[in-house]
Amino acid sequence: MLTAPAMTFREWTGPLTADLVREPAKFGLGQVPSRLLPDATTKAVCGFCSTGCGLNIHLKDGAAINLTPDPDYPVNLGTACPKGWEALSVLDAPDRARMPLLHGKEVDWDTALRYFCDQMKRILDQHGPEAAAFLSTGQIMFEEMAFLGALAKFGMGMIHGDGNTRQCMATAVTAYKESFGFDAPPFTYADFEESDVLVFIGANPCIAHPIMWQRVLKNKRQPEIIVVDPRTTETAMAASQHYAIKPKSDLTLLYGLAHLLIRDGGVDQSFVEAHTNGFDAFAAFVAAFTPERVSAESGISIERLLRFAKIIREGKAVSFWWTMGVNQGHQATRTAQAIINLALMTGNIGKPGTGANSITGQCNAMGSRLFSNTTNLFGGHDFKNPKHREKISLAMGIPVDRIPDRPSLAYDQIIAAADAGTVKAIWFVATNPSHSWIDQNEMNRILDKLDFLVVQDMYCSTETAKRAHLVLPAAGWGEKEGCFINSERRIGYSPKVRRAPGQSLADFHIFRLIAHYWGCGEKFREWQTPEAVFRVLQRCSEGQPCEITGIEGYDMIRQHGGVQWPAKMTNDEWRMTNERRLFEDGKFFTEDQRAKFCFDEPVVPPEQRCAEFPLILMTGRGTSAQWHTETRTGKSAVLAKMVPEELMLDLNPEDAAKLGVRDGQRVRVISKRAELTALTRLTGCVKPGEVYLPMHDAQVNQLTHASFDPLSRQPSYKYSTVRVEWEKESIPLF
Ligand SMILES: Nc1nc2c(c(=O)[nH]1)N[C@H]1C(S)=C(S)[C@@H](COP(=O)(O)OP(=O)(O)OC[C@H]3O[C@@H](n4cnc5c(=O)[nH]c(N)nc54)[C@H](O)[C@@H]3O)O[C@H]1N2
Ligand SMILES: Nc1nc2c(c(=O)[nH]1)N[C@H]1C(S)=C(S)[C@@H](COP(=O)(O)OP(=O)(O)OC[C@H]3O[C@@H](n4cnc5c(=O)[nH]c(N)nc54)[C@H](O)[C@@H]3O)O[C@H]1N2
Ligand code: SF4
Ligand SMILES: [Mo]
Repeated sequence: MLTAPAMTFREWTGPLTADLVREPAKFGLGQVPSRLLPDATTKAVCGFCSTGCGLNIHLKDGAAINLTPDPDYPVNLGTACPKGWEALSVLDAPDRARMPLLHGKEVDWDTALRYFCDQMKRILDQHGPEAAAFLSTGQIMFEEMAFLGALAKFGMGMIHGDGNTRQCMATAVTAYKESFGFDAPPFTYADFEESDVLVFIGANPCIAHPIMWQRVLKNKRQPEIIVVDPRTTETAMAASQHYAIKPKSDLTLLYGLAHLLIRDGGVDQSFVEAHTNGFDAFAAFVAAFTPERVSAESGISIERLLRFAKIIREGKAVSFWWTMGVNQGHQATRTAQAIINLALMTGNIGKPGTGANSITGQCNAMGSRLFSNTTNLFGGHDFKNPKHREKISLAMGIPVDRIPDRPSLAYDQIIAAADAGTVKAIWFVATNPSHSWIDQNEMNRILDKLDFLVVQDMYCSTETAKRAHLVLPAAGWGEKEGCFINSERRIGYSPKVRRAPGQSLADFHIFRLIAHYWGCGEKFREWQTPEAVFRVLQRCSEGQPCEITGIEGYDMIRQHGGVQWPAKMTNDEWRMTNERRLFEDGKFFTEDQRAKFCFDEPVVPPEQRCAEFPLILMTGRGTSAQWHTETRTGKSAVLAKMVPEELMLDLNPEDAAKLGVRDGQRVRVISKRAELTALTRLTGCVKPGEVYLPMHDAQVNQLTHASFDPLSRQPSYKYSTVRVEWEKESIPLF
């Protein structure tokens, strides 16, 4: 028997022989890199949320045994939330995918890869390049995501592939692109500490970004903190002002604030004249948004509207922050742009403590936005532009005729195409849409129609993996290396610190093997290691706002405490500081370097309350211990203690009284699409007529109404209508 050399797949740069695939252990696959000392501490960036906290990983005998927050990392300054603390323990679970599964049966990699390639080739050959698609994530390393985008499109010849960032970030992307000329969130986390007024719109950082919230708490200016959220969230409770607007009335409210700022002399005329376009038309448009109208439509009193506008007007450094309460809506892009408009008209951009700031969600959401090759060509380029195709072809060494001349369909359009039968195969990588996609029963009906459904995941038990024809077992965070780009555009590095279970492989290596089996390995000759791919992506970024050519490799990222983009080779200023914001020179990324005011008339959400469904259902995060579809966090005994045992429906006591329902009682929650049962939690945190369910329960998206922002095609998860019925047999539990 051969013994394993002390080598990892990372260090394996030889040809991918069939032997390597059949007996990966022979090649030391899955071992911890030999360059880590056996008993030492190494640094990693957390693989859950987009905050991107630095963690110290403690090793014994070459394997990770524990972790602590990194006191020196510029993001979290020695703190971490419960998910970060538990990041290692969730990796040990009996339902980890250890071997490829073909129709539910374990097979070796060779069989799985041959099957994958045969099926995909058959479908693409018979039905053309639009017949197969991939859907992926903001949760794998950005080198991996880039590999997937390149392999699927340039190697395998697909046209369509999108990220689950569509569920999450598409609105911010579309809004920034149109307003600023590039997908460019301008802020740095120091802005949390340097603001006099922080306005959070549709964001609940106490739960969703607790370490960002810690940065807010470090603000020594006694800032005014304003929260705009229909619910009295944990963040709203901690704020100095809470505007509990009617769901989805944000657009009207924001136009109303612009109206008052113009009326009362709150406009920074010199900034507007020097750096923006379209202000006069915008001012004429918001003239109709009188305090009376806005008050009636948003449910906020005129007096409080005036107060809100006054705080913005008088604030020295005002920052605006938004998350899913904005991005997930039927007019989401215009709402995000209405926030951008407020920052522009008051000159609150490009200075410390300011900005129109979209907080991202997943650890690599920003990386997936710019380097996934889905809706934009690598590095924020345009598939439709022949010069851009030529540039990327040169940067990557890929023949230009392999680069599609159009961007991908959006996620929902790929699913619609699957329903219509034009898309016949979908390859899901690191996402669990059978749980997380909107109007879930419809999604699952369509998934079951596919000729070929592939799921590449850490766990074989996910709702989507259970429906798959083929499951490819993936290593998770800590079991592979690569980088993430966090909310403040910081590229952070995460090493491999433990062995992946069974024969599961890093996504990176799964892509390498597929390239080899497909017969296009030659095209990816240079793509031997994540760091090599990092260099390819650096070349793609040249001349773009997200340029990263100045980063000298992983060592520099680690030593620096992460590096924010842009980091140009030709400019040394960024080396001096670890906190940088964009637009300090007032120059935007549009052709004439001016930002643009974008706006539209508000319209009502597509699904309206009626006698049969009289309540508005909002959904979102539940606790800081739960992550999305709970495949990872659900495995931790520590986190489980922080989470209610059953699904809880937040219901206002007034509605409960009308229904004759008590606290802790089992009820049926019914929408036009489905019904589920939950226990009531009577709380004034939701207004009468509104209810809330956390998205972490597998049934919740059975209820949601599939509507989309027409510009970003992001699902509107936060507005559906339901009714609540009393379960007669139920006995109140407490
Ligand atoms: N613990 C934990 N943290 C996470 C995640 C997780 O699953 N668990 N996921 C990560 C990801 S990917 C993301 S995208 C972020 C999401 O982070 P957030 O967007 O902060 O979280 P959500 O709870 O989805 O939504 C925020 C708020 O929007 C409000 N809202 C609903 N409708 C409206 C409306 O019409 N107007 C306004 N103004 N607000 C509205 C909801 O009441 C909710 O409080 O969290 C990240 N962090
Ligand atoms: N009702 C409602 N629904 C929502 C939302 C909402 O607010 N309300 N929010 C939406 C938002 S913002 C988001 S971001 C989505 C999230 O939706 P999903 O992306 O579907 O949720 P996750 O549970 O994070 O799924 C990630 C999957 O990848 C796997 N995984 C983790 N790491 C790796 C890895 O390294 N490699 C591989 N191959 N697999 C890995 C995990 O096991 C898991 O199955 O949900 C959306 N759905
Ligand atoms: S805040 Fe986000 S990045 Fe930081 S430890 Fe928690 S999950 Fe990880
Ligand atoms: Mo998200």
